[in-house]
Amino acid sequence: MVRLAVLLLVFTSPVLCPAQQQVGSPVNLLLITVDDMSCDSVGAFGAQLEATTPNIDKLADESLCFDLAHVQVGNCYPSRNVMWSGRYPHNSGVEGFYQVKPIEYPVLCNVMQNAGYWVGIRGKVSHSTPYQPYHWDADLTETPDGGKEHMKDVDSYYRSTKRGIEAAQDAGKPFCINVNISDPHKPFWEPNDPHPVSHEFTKDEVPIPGFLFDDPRIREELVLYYNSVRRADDCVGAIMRALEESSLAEKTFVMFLSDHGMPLPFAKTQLYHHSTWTPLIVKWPGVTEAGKRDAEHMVSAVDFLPTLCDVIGVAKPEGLDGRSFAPLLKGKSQDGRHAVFKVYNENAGGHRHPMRGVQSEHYLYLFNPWSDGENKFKTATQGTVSYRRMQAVAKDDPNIAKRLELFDHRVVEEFYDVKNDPDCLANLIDDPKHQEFLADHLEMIETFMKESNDPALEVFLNRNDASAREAFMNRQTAESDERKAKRRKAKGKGGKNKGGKKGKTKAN
Ligand SMILES: [Ca+2]
Repeated sequence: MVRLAVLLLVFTSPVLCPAQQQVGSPVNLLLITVDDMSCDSVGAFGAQLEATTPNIDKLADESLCFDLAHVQVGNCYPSRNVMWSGRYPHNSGVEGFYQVKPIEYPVLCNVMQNAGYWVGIRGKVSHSTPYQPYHWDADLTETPDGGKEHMKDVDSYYRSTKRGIEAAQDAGKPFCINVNISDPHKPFWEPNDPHPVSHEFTKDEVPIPGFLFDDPRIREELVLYYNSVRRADDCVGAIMRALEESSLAEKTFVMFLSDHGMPLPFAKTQLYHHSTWTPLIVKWPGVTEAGKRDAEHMVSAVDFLPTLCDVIGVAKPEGLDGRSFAPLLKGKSQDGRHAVFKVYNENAGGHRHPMRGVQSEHYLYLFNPWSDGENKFKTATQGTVSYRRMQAVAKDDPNIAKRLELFDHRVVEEFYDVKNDPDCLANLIDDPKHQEFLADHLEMIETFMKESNDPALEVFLNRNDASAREAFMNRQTAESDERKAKRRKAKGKGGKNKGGKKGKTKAN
């Protein structure tokens, strides 16, 4: 009832309430994401390769950087819906790549419009709200002549940002612009690419992530990834140029992050450290301190919406799972920021492999109820050169064979010392020396599941019972199959084009 009352207020209020500006706070919000970029690909977050991200590094120098920030989900659509709803997937309903309509909660677009903001988006439009088309004031991917900007065109990010800023000025409103850069999402940059990059790396110089292995073919794939990282950085430079030329930089709150880790095995569509660790950078002119780092507090994507409400000084929607970290932006301390919770349910194809995780500064616990020794993981990263090399090399190399077996089938529980083993190579779940720490993390994740009404709570409590896990998975798969059948039926009735070109969801 309370929720309904709030919704009525949010959705029906005819009078726009101007945001209550805090002292020193800016009017505008510029929220920039990159797609599928690992945190440690960014220079300011410890990249082992020089000059991957000069523009992001410049922004970091002017901003507050969070060293312990994570997203909740290792894939796009659900991850972005957590960011802009302030709710875990089991509470937003967006657990996979499907539309949820109607929704019973406001998201970023509603909150900002109701606060008197002009709200625009560029890129990832279909992945950033529960359904499409959503009532953004503008889709900045679209050009004035009715065309569409190319997602890999660096200069187009300048044009989109400029168009958004000018449209808000024409409307006489502050802006909230969400610019979503496509790189380094596949298709990667390639030699002679029509959308060039400002610097090309060579395969001899790229670092090999610890969760993969050094192999000539994997190096070839990694160099394409790193060139795409650099092109994403070029796009950040283009966006910031548009902001600076507008003369509104000093009145604009800028936030930067990646939606999850690199699109290679053991990163994207997983909940490992490198799957969710994100280069969160916040520049709040007059509030954040340039060049400062927060290496103490753990924040996560579910906290963004409440934080943005505090930044612009409006009341938060009821029932959010996240908690504002605005005090941290002001240089204050916050209790209860020693862990983040992670949730994965299914891939873009609707294949259901639920996982839950809790990560503290020191450890990561993962629960994989789908793992039964036979069920094989299905994900986009199995289409990569790196995965195929794992398969080929595993035939003669027992260590790679073990890694491949873990990737394909996992185990029900995993526990890693991420401080010393960020690549999550040594599962300590049965290690006697770590049982006390494990117990702490089990308690934390149980509390999280209870407090957030996670439907996986029951199977977690019965995690040692194979039949309980099987029953849970049967229910999960049946739900997913039902959704897929509905989608097929809708497409059969011409539902595919129901939302026009905006409504089309490309699976990634
Ligand atoms: Ca993504």
